[in-house]
Amino acid sequence: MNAPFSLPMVRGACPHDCPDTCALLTEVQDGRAVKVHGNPAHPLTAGVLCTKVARYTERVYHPERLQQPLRRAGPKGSGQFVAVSWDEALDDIAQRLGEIARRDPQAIVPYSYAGTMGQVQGEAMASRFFARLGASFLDRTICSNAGKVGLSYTHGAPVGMPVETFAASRLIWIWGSNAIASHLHFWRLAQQAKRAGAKLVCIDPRRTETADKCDQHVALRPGTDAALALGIAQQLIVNDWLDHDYLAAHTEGLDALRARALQWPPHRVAQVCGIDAQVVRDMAYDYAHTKPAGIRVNYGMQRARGGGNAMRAVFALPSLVGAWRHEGGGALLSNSGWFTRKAAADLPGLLKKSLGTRAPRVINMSTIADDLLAPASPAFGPSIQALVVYNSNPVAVAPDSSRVVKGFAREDLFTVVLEQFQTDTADYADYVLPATTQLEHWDIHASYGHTDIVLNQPAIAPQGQAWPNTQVFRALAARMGFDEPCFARDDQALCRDAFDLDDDQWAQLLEQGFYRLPVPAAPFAHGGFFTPSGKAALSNPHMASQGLDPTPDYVQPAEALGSAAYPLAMISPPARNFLNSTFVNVRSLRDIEGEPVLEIHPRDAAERGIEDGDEVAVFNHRGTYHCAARVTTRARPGVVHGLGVWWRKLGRRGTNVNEVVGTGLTDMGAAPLFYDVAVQVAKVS
Ligand SMILES: Nc1nc2c(c(=O)[nH]1)N[C@H]1C(S)=C(S)[C@@H](COP(=O)(O)OP(=O)(O)OC[C@H]3O[C@@H](n4cnc5c(=O)[nH]c(N)nc54)[C@H](O)[C@@H]3O)O[C@H]1N2
Ligand SMILES: Nc1nc2c(c(=O)[nH]1)N[C@H]1C(S)=C(S)[C@@H](COP(=O)(O)OP(=O)(O)OC[C@H]3O[C@@H](n4cnc5c(=O)[nH]c(N)nc54)[C@H](O)[C@@H]3O)O[C@H]1N2
Ligand code: SF4
Ligand SMILES: [Mo]
Repeated sequence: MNAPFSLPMVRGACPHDCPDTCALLTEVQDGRAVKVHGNPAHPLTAGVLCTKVARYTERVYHPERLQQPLRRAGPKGSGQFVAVSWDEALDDIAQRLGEIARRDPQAIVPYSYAGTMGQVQGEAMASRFFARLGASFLDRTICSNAGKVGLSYTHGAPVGMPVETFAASRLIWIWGSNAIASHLHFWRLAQQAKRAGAKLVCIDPRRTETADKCDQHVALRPGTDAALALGIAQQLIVNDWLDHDYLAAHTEGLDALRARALQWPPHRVAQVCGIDAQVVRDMAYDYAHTKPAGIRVNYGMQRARGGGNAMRAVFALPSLVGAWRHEGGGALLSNSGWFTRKAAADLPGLLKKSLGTRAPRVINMSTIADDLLAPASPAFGPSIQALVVYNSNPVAVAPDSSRVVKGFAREDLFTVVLEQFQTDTADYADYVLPATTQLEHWDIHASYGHTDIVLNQPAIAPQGQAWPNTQVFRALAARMGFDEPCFARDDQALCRDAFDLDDDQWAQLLEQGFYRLPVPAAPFAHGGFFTPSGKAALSNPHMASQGLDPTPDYVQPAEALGSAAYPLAMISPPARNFLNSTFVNVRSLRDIEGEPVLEIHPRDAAERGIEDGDEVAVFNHRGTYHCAARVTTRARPGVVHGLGVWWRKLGRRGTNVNEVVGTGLTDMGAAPLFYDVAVQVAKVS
């Protein structure tokens, strides 16, 4: 059916935390996955995968795949383990968790994120297990929460223009996004638009590979996007380049936004953002005079203190000029709000059994460094006594890693890690449980980039003794005597449960691999935002009751303006050949990245006597990160870039970038400040 391949193909979905959620075809021969391809029939994937996932079989058959359950046999962090049977491991884990739960189940904390974005191997069975147990609830804020919450105050949900429609845009602003590295399939659409005459502009402090290929690059200071967006709004207002009809019919809060924007004339924007005032005027002119204009916002701008406000300021722009009227006009951060996930209806009942009328304690995953070290107190509740980690590598990815390590190293903490590999986090486990990869289990995926549901069927048998996450939580539930019927649902049933799918849609998923939601090409041409009024809330009065400014404003970065001791702003965006800390252990991909590097502008390097290739120490009051200097004009003066989330143990001197990142949080969504950090850099002799 999918012509060019001769071997049997199994339809799947890329599990990774990437907006593209590609549809996969895995070629299988004699029970072995030979190669993973992009499904040519899926419009956004178009038969193409990124370098990382095109090499997925290297990951699946990696000689270091965890093959059997392991029990710790040395000090925490030493990486000394002995193999045990699944029964031994599960019996002991169930007993230890049971003991803690009898004292207070809230001392148990699940820790998971998007190692897989699958609905099933993500939270389907895990959330039920932890609810029935009465464990603390994990607030999963680490990536997108500032932007998602900010956008939801304006649109009522994380929804924007369908990604395919960027092909019709005649002006595209790629804002806080390195599309070529981190969501390649959008870049293909941008190229299509460019060939039809579109102008591409990249707004990013770093001259990325995407910036190189755009017509214009606006290299603003990190954390100042709200000032730029308000400055553009100011120009639209003073020149009367507004779509008054659209504003009257489909927005609310214009007066408050106007008053705010008028405080941002170009010279003030220029001073805050570190760009030319004329750039602001020209951007506004282009934006008002090119139709359709699409803004592809991504997550880069919302990792600074004012991230939520910045997102709201940017999302005011398409409403001001009525860009939503046209296919290819508007803005896109996330389209996850179009999917109607079926809430697990049994969760409230399970919680009631475990906690009665109490609500579970909430732990923010972004402050795990603080929380693991926090003593019991009336405000905090019990100290954390057990962690169950799956789909995440917190020792590498969470802020303030030296304190994360200190927490994980607590001898009185009981830690279970479900993993495919012996990560930095697995090194601190009491039990490591081997997990299947996407080629070995069922799953079903929504996307935050496109609006298709993608089904993942297993292509091969589990490697070694690896188990899907669901099977682990089912087995633990059984040992703990949880006999509710939901714990008996198998993975295919859980796939069907995840969305409201009728029989025809399910049949289509099985047959074709994906199912397209009926989202119109210009979804907000006639309003219909997801707010109660259906209008875009340029200013949102309900925010006041939550102690928030209803109208978007520039919120100063926490650290990125620099200080006397730590004068350089540091951002740490993804490396092209890794996905967060995933793939760092795949040799061929690590070889392309080489080693952990710090990009630094020639002027900043010269002031410090640093030459290209020198080992440098990047430090602040939290810690020191060692890596190689790459002296380059990809960095603007005053800003340095630590690329990629390396495994600590594969970096220099066992450190990575998160050594210097703090546990402060954003204005909205309680998310981390990964790109709002001040450091000093010195040559190591
Ligand atoms: N190859 C690869 N792809 C990935 C990932 C990966 O690690 N590697 N990670 C995946 C995940 S989890 C996510 S969340 C997405 C992330 O991908 P994106 O959403 O694109 O976000 P980031 O890569 O965090 O940042 C994007 C760009 O924002 C820039 N930036 C930093 N600070 C600012 C700022 O204050 N303002 C502006 N305007 N720009 C700023 C950075 O230099 C970077 O080039 O990508 C996914 N795709
Ligand atoms: N300094 C800095 N830090 C960052 C970022 C940054 O830009 N700069 N980015 C942040 C962002 S955007 C994000 S999203 C987070 C990501 O943080 P995480 O969600 O922790 O992502 P990964 O580092 O990819 O680790 C995922 C782990 O899940 C495992 N895994 C994959 N599939 C499965 C499965 O089916 N079962 C089990 N049991 N395990 C599985 C993988 O082997 C991998 O080790 O990192 C954040 N950290
Ligand atoms: S990581 Fe992104 S681009 Fe690469 S295969 Fe997965 S969804 Fe596609
Ligand atoms: Mo992310």
